[in-house]
Amino acid sequence: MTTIGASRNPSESPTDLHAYLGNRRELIEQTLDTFLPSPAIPPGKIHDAMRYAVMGGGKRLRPILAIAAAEACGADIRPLLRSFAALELIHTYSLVHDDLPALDNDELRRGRRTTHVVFGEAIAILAGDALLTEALVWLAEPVPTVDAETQLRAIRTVVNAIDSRGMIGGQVADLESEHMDLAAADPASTGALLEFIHRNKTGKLLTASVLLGGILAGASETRLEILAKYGAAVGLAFQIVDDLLDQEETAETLGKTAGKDLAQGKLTYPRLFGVDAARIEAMGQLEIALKSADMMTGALNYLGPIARYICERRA
Ligand code: GRG
Repeated sequence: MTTIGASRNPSESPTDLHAYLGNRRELIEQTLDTFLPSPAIPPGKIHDAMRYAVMGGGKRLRPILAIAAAEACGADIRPLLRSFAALELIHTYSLVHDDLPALDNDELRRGRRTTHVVFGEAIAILAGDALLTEALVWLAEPVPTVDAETQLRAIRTVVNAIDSRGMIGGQVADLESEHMDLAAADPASTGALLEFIHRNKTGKLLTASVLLGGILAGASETRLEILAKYGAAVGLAFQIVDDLLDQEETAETLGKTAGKDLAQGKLTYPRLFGVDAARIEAMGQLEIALKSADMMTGALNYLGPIARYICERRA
């Protein structure tokens, strides 16, 4: 059983951050393994598929952001881990559905065959549905350190981020913008559409992750506003960096198909503004995130180093 390591504030050392990320990732892995339904429960196939999708790697960034936010607010994270792990179920459901033939039609995810390739399309659709539903079960489970009203606010924050005005809406706008004729489009409205896609498809769940940590930690409204600003900046930077990595890295490094955005005619920051301008925009968002992180005064605050990691990662 992993114990909570790194109980002091971070130095600028990358080793320090990697130890922190490794420890928090391990806590999330253990929580997922403990609470995901066992394949021994019938029908075993769906539970197998859910576990295959979730337990096959991944950075676990969303629950780690929730943990870091809660710690930056001074909370004991142990009673909150199941709620935070629910974010990984939601994220994985979106990946399973995103990889389906009707959407991105991808066969590689986290360095392995995608869920529909292994289990068939019908089970993959149902596994995605079941992961989303399981996430709601975990979020609704009473937490001894949190009152019911606060928990309700936390649940509302997460589900609002992933509805048709959030993650799903961003995905729909993304689909509709494929193969757009940029030469014929007004650059200002195309830029606004791109920001809409990124902030909704990816940014809102990342922001909700940080807010979930803050809300369940009992943070003040002022702190929640700081966390929301941090989350929005990190969310946008994350997707811009993802666009750049899709162009610059190999499938081997990414664990997923590379160069897909271009092949699918996706609207991305490097495509619309060029690689250099995309990198400058990501760095601008990083600055906003770092300033917000510095305003958090908890005894343990890794929000700044995590934001930097998100912008400097290679996968
Ligand atoms: C079809 C009902 C239905 C829903 C679709 C697909 C979808 C809903 C939403 C798409 C959300 C999506 C896939 C956004 C992309 C975000 C992104 C860059 C994911 C990769 O995240 P990482 O790098 O992945 O954190 P790991 O593997 O590390 O977890």
